[in-house]
Formats: sequence, structure tokens, C-alpha cells
Amino acid sequence: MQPQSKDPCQELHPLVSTLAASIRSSWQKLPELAPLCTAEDLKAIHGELDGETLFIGNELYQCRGFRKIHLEIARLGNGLQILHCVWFPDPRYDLPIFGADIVAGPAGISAAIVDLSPTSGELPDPVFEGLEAIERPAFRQVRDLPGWGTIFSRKVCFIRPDGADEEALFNQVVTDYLEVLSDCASRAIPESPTTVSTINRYEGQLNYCLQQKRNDKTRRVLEKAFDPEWADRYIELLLFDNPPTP
Ligand code: 18B
Repeated sequence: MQPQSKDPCQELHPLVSTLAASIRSSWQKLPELAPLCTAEDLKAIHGELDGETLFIGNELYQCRGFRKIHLEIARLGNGLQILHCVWFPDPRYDLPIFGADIVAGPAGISAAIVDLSPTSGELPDPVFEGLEAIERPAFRQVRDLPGWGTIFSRKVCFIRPDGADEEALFNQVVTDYLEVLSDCASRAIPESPTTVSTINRYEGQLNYCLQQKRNDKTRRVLEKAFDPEWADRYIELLLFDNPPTP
């Protein structure tokens, strides 16, 4: 019998494992953190493509202020590794959406992005001021945003990290962004579900999901590794499900 594939948690790119650890330690500080129930068949996904093992691991939580906190680590053949993380706020709270994505191929990390994205035009003042206070390293390779990237804030950091030193700096940027967000979340007070600002934030979050679904690169990778129908269901139900009406 062939030996089974190695533990999927091993052999991750160092930035993927370091960043996952940073993100997990950030959510531990959130108020009323609780696991989020989701379709069992979408939690841990194993597949096989051209003799390669495909693996997707999902961690899902909710807490006071966030309807869904999602961390996904995927290994999808050809040496491709992806860390995907989104914290979707409960629209009753004046909080931005945290998003991060790392794409690592055999030649290293091609994309590393992090942002606190507004859901009502501009970032809330305390969030913007918190981000302003962070010293942003001068990364050597800054990437241009795609057309659908209008959802990101002025504070988005989208780079191709150039070496292990920049990978460590990127991890620090993500940690700093999450600290700003967690501070704001611990102080946030919910507004009424029917107030105009809540409805605006709900619509902003719907738009965020809509725009993210226009990223053909995500869909293409999932379609190739699994199949188009599965990819569609996965994107609609797990990656970028629409928020429930407040
Ligand atoms: N994404 N990414 O999360 N994507 O999900 N991703 C790529 O070097 C996946 C998010 C973002 O230039 C690439 O260009 C898969 C979130 C941006 O056109 C691949 C999953 C954010 C780009 C994937 C995943 C986000 C990008 C090409 C699910 C931001 C550049 C790699 C596990 C908060 C798009 C490259 C462009 C690129 C794949 C951003 C292969 C499968 C939350 C801006």
C-alpha cells in the first residue's frame, strides 16, 4: 500500500504558517468568540488531481461584532499554497472588513495582500487613525490592484514580498492591522438593525462579496482542482456568502 500523503499542516510555506499563527492568536482576544457551524462537507476538503493531493482546511468562528471569521489554508497542486482570511462584520457594528490573501507557488510568494476595507465609503475614523499610526515598511515590489479592487481602502497593502525579511515585515503589517481592528471591535456598540447606517454597511458588505466574486483567479484555481459546479457552490456558500439581512 502506498503511504498516505504527509500531514497537510506540514511543509507549509513559512509565511503561510507564521501568518496563520498570528491570525489565530488575534481572534483569541475577541469578545464572545465561538465556533461557527457550517456544512460539514465544506470544512476539510481532500481531493486528488493528477496524482497530487489537494487539501483545503477551514476554520470558522463568530464573535461580538463579527458574523463570520474565516481562515482557510489550501494546497492545490503544482505546489500552490493559499492562505485566505476574511473577517466579516455584523453590519450593526461600525467595523470594516478584514481581508488577507497569500498566494505561494513553487517560485515563492507572488501575492500578499491585507486590508481593512470600508463598507460605507470611508473607513470609520478610529480605524483610519489606528492605521495611520502604523509605520508601513517600504516594500520593494508593490503590485497594482485589479479592476474589481475598488472595494479596498487607501490603506491596502498589496505586494510581492522580496525575500524572507519582507515576508516577516508583511506578517507584522497584518498583525498591526488586526490589532487596530480588535481594539475597535472591543469598543464597538451595536446600532439598530433598521437604522440607515446599518443598512448602508449591509449593502457595502454585499458589494464587497460581489466584487470578490469577480476575481477570476480564485474561480479558475478551484475549478481546475475540483469542478466548476463545486467551485461555484464553494465561492457562494463559504468564501463570499452574502450577509443575512440585518
Ligand atoms: N488569488 N485566492 O483566497 N482574494 O480571497 N487575490 C489570486 O500572483 C485564490 C481573496 C487577491 O491581480 C491569485 O496574482 C483562491 C481575498 C488579489 O488580478 C490566485 C482562494 C483577497 C489578487 C488566487 C483565494 C483577495 C489575488 C493569483 C481561495 C483580499 C490579485 C496570484 C482559497 C482581501 C488579482 C497572483 C489580480 C490573486 C487564488 C485578493 C491563484 C483559490 C480575501 C487582489
